[in-house]
Amino acid sequence: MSKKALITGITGQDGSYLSELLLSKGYEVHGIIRRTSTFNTDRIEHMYRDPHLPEAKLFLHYGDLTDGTTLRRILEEVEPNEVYNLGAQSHVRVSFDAPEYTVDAVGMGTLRLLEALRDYSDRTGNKVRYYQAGSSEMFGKVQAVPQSEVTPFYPRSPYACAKVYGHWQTINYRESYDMFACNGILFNHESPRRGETFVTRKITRAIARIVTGQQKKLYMGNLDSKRDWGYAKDYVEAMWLMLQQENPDDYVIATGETHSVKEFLELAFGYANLNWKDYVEFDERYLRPAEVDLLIGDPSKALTQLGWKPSVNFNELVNLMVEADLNALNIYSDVQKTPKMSVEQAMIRQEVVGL
Ligand code: NDP
Ligand code: GDR
Repeated sequence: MSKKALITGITGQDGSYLSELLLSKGYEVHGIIRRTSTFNTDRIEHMYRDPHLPEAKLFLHYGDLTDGTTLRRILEEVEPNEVYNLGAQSHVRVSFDAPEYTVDAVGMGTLRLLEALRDYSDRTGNKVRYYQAGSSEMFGKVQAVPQSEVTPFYPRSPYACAKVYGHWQTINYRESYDMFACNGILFNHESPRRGETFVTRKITRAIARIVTGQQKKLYMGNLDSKRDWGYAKDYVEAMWLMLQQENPDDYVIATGETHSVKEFLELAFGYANLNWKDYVEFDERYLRPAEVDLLIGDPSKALTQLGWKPSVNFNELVNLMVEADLNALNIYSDVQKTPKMSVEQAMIRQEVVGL
């Protein structure tokens, strides 16, 4: 019997890479999707097969982290061996605009899922392994560099406060109810599938649009903050590794290198033979009420205990993201600047969202 995994946030960047990884390992993968008025399944459609077919291994369920009843129902239905809690309103700037919702989905959502799991395990006797998507944003205002599992948290946004809450609840459930629950403290990780409003993808997408004459300027906020940027595909491997250990624990996942937003701009525009200073303009709308100035992680524990290591460095990451955005725009016709959807893709989409 293949193992079953349940993923919240399956339609996001990490959810899509994690699904690919788990499917390649023979898992049956179940994901929770939200009902939206527009399609939100672009990142996972290529893995989807008609659920009536025997080869179908990816199944989707409507639910929401703000709705505990659905979480309980889905757990009962799926009976997973592993649960990955990746769902979140994950944009730090937006969390200042929508703090209540962010904290409900990220903080209370984690609690709802842990409670549902506790009851499910109590009732069935099934032991379920749980992964909590923690964030380097929890370190916030610099207390030490590099940041490791023992560095104190100092969250600087509603999002980060909610993640700290989720982190400690995960530890509490592990210690109180003997649950196999792990916290990943993941530093920024990016890819061509990164949401378009996060800084790296905003930059690489703008470069492709500038090259093809669709955009003239790029408006940005604070260019001095420094981040430890890695490759998302590497990071989902670490999530899986955490749940394969003998004992549950918490791990920092990072590259150990830090670079400023300015450095990202310089390198990314450089790949396209452009000078970023000719295009980038400041807009205070992109500033945050409180900023996280410097993140650099110490992944030693993951390196030694999980045998994990990043395979893509900063230069390679910037390169592959710029390339991917340039390629994506090249496939569009000159006349129509929006992507064309094939009939097959449209049909898959219809099946994925169902109903
Ligand atoms: P994304 O923003 O790309 O994806 C977030 C996912 O969560 C989407 O599938 C989204 O669904 C879903 N979601 C949003 N709100 C809810 C809700 N109320 N109930 C259920 N699902 C919801 O994030 P990433 O893939 O980049 O990140 C995955 C997780 O890891 C997040 O928890 C994030 O906070 C955390 N993290 C990310 C890091 C990074 O650098 N990427 C670093 C550290 C932590 P929909 O598609 O419908 O919007
Ligand atoms: P972050 O990522 O806040 O670190 O959270 P983001 O890419 O949004 O910002 C990184 C840094 O870039 C600065 N910045 C801008 N950011 C955005 N989005 N847009 C801009 O125009 C801009 N100009 C400058 C920001 O101020 C910031 O300093 C990400 C998310 O994925 C979280 O969910 C995750 O937990 C953390 O990474 C680790």
